[in-house]
Amino acid sequence: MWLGQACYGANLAPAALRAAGLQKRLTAFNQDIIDLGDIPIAVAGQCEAGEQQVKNLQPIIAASNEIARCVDRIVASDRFPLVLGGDHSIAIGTLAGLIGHYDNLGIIWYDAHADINTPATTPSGNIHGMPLAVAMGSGHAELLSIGGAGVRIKPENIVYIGVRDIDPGEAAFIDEQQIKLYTAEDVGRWGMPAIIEQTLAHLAACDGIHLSFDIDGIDPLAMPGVGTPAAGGVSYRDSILALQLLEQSRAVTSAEFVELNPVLDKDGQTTRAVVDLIAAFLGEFTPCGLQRTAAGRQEQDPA
Ligand code: 4U7
Ligand code: MN
Ligand code: MN
Ligand code: MN
Repeated sequence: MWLGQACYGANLAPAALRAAGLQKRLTAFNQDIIDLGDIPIAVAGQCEAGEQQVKNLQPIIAASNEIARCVDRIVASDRFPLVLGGDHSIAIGTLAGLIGHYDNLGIIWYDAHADINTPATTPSGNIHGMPLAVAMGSGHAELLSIGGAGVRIKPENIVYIGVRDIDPGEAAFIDEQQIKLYTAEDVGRWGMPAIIEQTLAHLAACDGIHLSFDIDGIDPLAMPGVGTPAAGGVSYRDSILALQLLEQSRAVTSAEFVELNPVLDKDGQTTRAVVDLIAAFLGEFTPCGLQRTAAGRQEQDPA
């Protein structure tokens, strides 16, 4: 769906990823992948008066309940849910579906933005800027009750990676809640392996970790097909590495990739990059006949 923000097109991302050969790319190294198809989304109506601070609220609630039901069923059947957006408002439904399965769920929020606005702080009224606030129990009452019990992620169980575009109300909330945060600059300064290591150490007490991967966390020169680009992002290479390291850690228990907008893309570049990211995250390994030693040096594969 695209209703969490203003640009039509994010709703076309799953179809674009399928057309770019996602399934074939994944089944080349993992045959146990099932495409459950699309979740039905209502059409956008006119925003009702008083809804300017939470645009498209009703269709987003309807879609979120569907997403929550679907994710809940996947986890209940001991499968790994991978949700493909869609704008980032889909995280409200994803987290609502996950929350009942964990006592202490952690979240890695990979994004240029903090997505922790409420109807009181939002400069845009776009719900894709609010899902993390909803996950912590702040926001529009109807969003908080999606899936039933309500999601309450603890502030100490959240880690941001790649953030660089934060609204004043968000900054105050992040400071107050003392949420762990690595900016895109931190990634450059310390290197992605150290950032991932520290992220996982920070979330060591969690009994599950959800990765919410907004592709605008990556630099828009590499990923032009996004609705809210922010310059100075994490590199494509570091992002692939982050996903490989997370895969190898075995610590992540669910994931979503969001905010790809094929209408804004340049020659399918961003769509292809998202296929690469998802493949890296699910464990694609391309040794090209070389074998990796413990020290990372590569040698000829004797086989
Ligand atoms: B995304 C913004 F004001 N903060 O709330 C807002 F800058 O899911 C942008 O990370 C939100 O892409 C971006 O509208 C949401 C804005
Ligand atoms: Mn973003
Ligand atoms: Mn986001
Ligand atoms: Mn965006």
